[in-house]
Amino acid sequence: MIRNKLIQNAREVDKFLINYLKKQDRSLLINPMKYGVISGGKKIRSTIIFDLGKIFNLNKKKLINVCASVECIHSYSLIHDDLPCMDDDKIRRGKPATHIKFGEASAVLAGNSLLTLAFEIIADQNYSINPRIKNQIIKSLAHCSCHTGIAGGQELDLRFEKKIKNLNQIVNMQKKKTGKLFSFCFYSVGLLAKKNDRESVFLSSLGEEIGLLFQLADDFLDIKGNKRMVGKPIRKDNKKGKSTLVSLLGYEKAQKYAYNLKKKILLKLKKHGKKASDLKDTIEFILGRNF
Ligand code: GRG
Repeated sequence: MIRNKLIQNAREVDKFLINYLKKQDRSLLINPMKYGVISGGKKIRSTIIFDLGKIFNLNKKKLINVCASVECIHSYSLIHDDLPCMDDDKIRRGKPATHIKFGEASAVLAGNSLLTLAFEIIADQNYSINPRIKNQIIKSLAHCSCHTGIAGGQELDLRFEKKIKNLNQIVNMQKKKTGKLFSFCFYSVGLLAKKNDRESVFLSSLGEEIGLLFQLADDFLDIKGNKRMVGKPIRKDNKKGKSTLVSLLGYEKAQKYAYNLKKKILLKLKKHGKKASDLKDTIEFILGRNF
C-alpha cells in the first residue's frame, strides 16, 4: 500500500519537474540535473507534504510546487554529499553517482542549479498563493538549507568523524543535516493552511523529530540493510568513524531510542484522528523501511 502511494506521488512530482524544466531554456546542465532529481528516489518528503495536506484539507495543486522544490534541495544535497570532498560515494539509488556519470564539475554545477531552481519554483508567478505566505515559505526554505540547517549539519557531520560526541551533539547535528528539510515540509504546509505561530512551531519541531527518525533508520540500514535494496554502499559509517546514535548507544539501544521517538511522534498526531492515518502509515514506513 505505502509502496503504491510513494510511487504515485513520485510520479506526480517527477511529471511536474519534467514539465517545469521543459519550459526553461536548454543548457548543458539539464541532463545531470534530471539525473539527480528525477530518476529514482523515494520522494518521501513529497509524500509527507501530501499526507499533511490531507490533515489540513489542502489539495495537491497547492502543494506540488513545495514538493518539487524540496526534492530539488534534497537531490542537490545528495549530489554534493557523494562528492569526493564530502562522503565520497560512487553509487546512489543503485546507479553511478552524478559526479561519476557526468564528472565532478558538472555535478557541482548541477547541484547548485537544483538549489536555485528550488527557489524559482516557489517564486514562480504561476504558483498562485498569497504573496505573504510565498515570501515566508521562501525564507523558511533558505533558513532550513543554509548554515543554520542542512549545510551546517553536514559540516558538523564531517567534523564529528573519528571524534567522541555526546547524545545532544549527535541529535543536534542530525536534526540539522536531515531534520531541517522535514521541518520545512511541516512548516510550509502549516503556512499554507494558515496555522498560527504556536501551531507552526509545533509542526516545525515535529518535522525535525521525523527527520531524526528517518536518519536513525538510515543508520540502521547502513548496518543491517541489503546493498541492492538500499541502492548505495552500506557498512560505511563505522569505517569512516561517523558519529551516529548507533555508534554512541549501540544497535539495540539505538533501536529502542528510535521506537520511543516514533511513539512520541505518533502520540502528537493523535489530535488529528483519522485525518492523520496516511501520515501515520508513512511514519511507520520510515522506521521499518528496507530501502
Ligand atoms: C542541500 C543545502 C544543502 C547543502 C548540501 C551535502 C550536504 C550539504 C548535505 C548532506 C545532507 C545529507 C546527505 C543528509 C542525509 C539525509 C538522508 C538520510 C538522505 C537519504 O534520503 P532518502 O533515503 O533518499 O530519502 P532517496 O534516494 O530516496 O531520495
